[in-house]
Amino acid sequence: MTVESTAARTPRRSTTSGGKRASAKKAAPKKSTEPQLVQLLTPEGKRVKNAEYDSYVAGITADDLRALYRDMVLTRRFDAEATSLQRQGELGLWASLLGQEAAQIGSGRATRDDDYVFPTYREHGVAWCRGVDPTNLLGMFRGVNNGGWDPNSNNFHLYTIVIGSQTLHATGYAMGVAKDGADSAVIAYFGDGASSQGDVAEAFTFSAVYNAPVVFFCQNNQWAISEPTEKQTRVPLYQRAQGFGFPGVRVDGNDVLAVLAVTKWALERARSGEGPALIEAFTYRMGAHTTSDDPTKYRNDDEREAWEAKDPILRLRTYLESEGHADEGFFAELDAESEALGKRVREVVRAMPDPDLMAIFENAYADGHALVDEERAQFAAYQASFADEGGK
Ligand SMILES: Cc1ncc(C[n+]2csc(CCOP(=O)(O)OP(=O)(O)O)c2C)c(N)n1
Repeated sequence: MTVESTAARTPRRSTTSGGKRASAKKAAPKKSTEPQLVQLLTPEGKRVKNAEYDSYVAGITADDLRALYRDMVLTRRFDAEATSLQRQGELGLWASLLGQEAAQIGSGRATRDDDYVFPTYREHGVAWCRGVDPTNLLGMFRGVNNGGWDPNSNNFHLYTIVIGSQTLHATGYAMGVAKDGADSAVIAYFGDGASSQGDVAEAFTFSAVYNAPVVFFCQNNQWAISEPTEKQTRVPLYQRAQGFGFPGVRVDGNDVLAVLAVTKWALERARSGEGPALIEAFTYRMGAHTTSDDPTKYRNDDEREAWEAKDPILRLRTYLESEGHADEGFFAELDAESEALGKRVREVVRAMPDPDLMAIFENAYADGHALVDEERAQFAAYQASFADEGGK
């Protein structure tokens, strides 16, 4: 079993017929804290069977597999371009997803158009799956807008920097979906560090009690800036769900097929009224936390090298090649497409206009607010005061 039972475990006392404790030589009972991992593709690119989750990817075709590969490659290319643009001074900051492509593409492709997604600030791959143009993700990181896309156009909420808060937004939204009688689901992304936030515990409690159709998708990338996961939890994160009364699953976050299958399972049960689930995608942040961080200060190269061997893109490529699902022509075409994407991103970012300074007052309230009007007037007067000095 990979899904933790939600029923409370009755501690079984091991006794002999005479009421004495059984011999200490007997095998110790399996600890409930022992981590399990759902995997369908090994790091070597071999397909392994899984009785519980195979059915969720049973109909997958060679075309679908190539499409997943393409998604991951283009997302990585876009991410590399954004990192370079930050280094060239074109962006103020960038949070790279390097290494987390399978977790994001697998889960993003499991969502339906009518599902609603609440990301954190690193979900560039999920945004891609939702149809948000990658260049729209960059305005906020360049400092020229406060978001860059209309959340309701793709059911993809704006990036949220306040760690964990979006799990509550997602829960409230999911409670609304249930009240509307809709059969769609909600998915909230967050990190291992965010799991320590009170907001996340509150979201778990409310979603369980109200049986809200929400999937909590935790990308455990092992680090919360410089804090390792062992500083966040004494048990594997997915096991926390049990205490709140819903199932939790740990999936190999570098295995796009397994992530797709597990997320489909969780979204389907949410849509059919079975309530929340927690997915812990076990993965690794290959790059820095953001471009302002230097990971060499707090982690060693061995760890990174060990995770490099589990690269999500390489393992799917090996599988595609070994099954004869993709030829050299496919990879060459994709290389060209990647380069074209990088070029487009560069051009669009450099051409982004500086914002009208008054735009900061827009979108604070749907119908406006007297206080915001006052602040807008004050700021306009402040700006006008420079005009007296010849605009200097
Ligand atoms: C409420 C809050 N506290 C602190 C921060 C500063 N902060 C930004 S990112 C981060 C670490 C988040 O780590 P994790 O949740 O594991 O996500 P990751 O960045 O690894 O994807 C912190 C503490 C914040 N943005 N919001």
